Amino acid sequence: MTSSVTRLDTSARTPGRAAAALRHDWTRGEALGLYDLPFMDLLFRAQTVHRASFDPNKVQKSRLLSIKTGGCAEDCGYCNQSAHHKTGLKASKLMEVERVIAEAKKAKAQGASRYCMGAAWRSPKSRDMDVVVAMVEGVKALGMETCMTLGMLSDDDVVRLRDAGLDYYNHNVDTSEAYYDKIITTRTYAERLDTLARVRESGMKVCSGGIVGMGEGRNDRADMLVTLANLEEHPESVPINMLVAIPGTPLEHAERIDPIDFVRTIAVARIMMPKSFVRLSAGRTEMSDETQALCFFAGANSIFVGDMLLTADNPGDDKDSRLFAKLGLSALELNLDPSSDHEPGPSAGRQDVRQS
Ligand code: SAM
Ligand code: DTB
Ligand code: SF4
Repeated sequence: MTSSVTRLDTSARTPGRAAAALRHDWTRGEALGLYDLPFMDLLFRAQTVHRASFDPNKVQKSRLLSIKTGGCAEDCGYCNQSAHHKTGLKASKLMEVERVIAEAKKAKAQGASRYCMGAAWRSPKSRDMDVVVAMVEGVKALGMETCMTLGMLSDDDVVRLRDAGLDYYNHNVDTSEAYYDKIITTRTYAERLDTLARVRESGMKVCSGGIVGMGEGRNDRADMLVTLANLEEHPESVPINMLVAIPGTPLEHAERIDPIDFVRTIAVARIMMPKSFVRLSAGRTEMSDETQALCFFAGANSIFVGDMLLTADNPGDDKDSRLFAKLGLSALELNLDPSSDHEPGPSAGRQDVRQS
């Protein structure tokens, strides 16, 4: 049985292969051209790009915790936590710092290298910031990477989070600019991009991706990836979520995406953002082992572990251990020393973090 946590072994990368150049000038036509490749050609190409920068048998594990659940002022059509939808979710207040740290400790013991804390806010209030800053400091002191997703951030917020030592900020573009207002009306795409620019400018790492299976078309999927890949720097982490259709949300009856199209989305993301971690995010409970294996082959190299995402189910450690053993995958362990200020994160799994 494969051990669930092993150190990164760079010798398993394809020897002598030059890393793919990073591009920021992708067009919709090029993205669609990749999508439409014969499946075998697309997967071969994605796996080749993947091996140039990553060990193909290592997957980074993050653990999510909802630190403030439900009652959100935004109307995101997919979300269990929006106050605009009647989903039956029980809302709760911002968690206490000690509880968050205790949960992070458990996640670390179970092999997670990054702890992601999510709050159902349009944006944090200044009194909330004191508490989330303490959470970041406490989780970092455990020797884990930290990520937060709190909605839109001001200039002051990004400085406070960065100074607390937050490694990643998650803020998804979610879909294409053209499809965006079919899904969310309470904030604009431009506001989303503004927060991403603030996070990047502050020096924190960017985690940004989106959701497929919301009834969007091929052009929307292509455009979403073009938006992400044409940011000044590629997000270090790119979560690709398959819609979890929540009863009571406007997307409850959205037509399910064909798993092969989902795998194609992962492969195109991998090719367009060759050095980013591409995360196979929400929706894994609905996926077969075979679909997940194809996603890993297509270049996904990060997952959320544990039996819960924020409010929705996730496969859980037993199921994931069995899947990892079957596929010979193991967890990417990060060499994080809380007392040092070395560059954490993707450098452990890639050759060069900075981009031109
Ligand atoms: N309120 C913050 C925000 O929206 O930025 C943070 C939390 S929000 C739940 C984080 C992301 O999770 C969303 O942007 C979306 O991409 C993803 N997500 C939320 N609900 C989902 C669902 N039902 N299915 C798939 N992805 C979902
Ligand atoms: C992301 O892209 N997916 C995660 C994380 N970033 C915050 C959240 C998925 C949420 C799935 C639905 C739920 O748990 O409510
Ligand atoms: Fe609120 Fe985030 Fe859910 Fe949108 S995705 S309703 S902003 S918690």
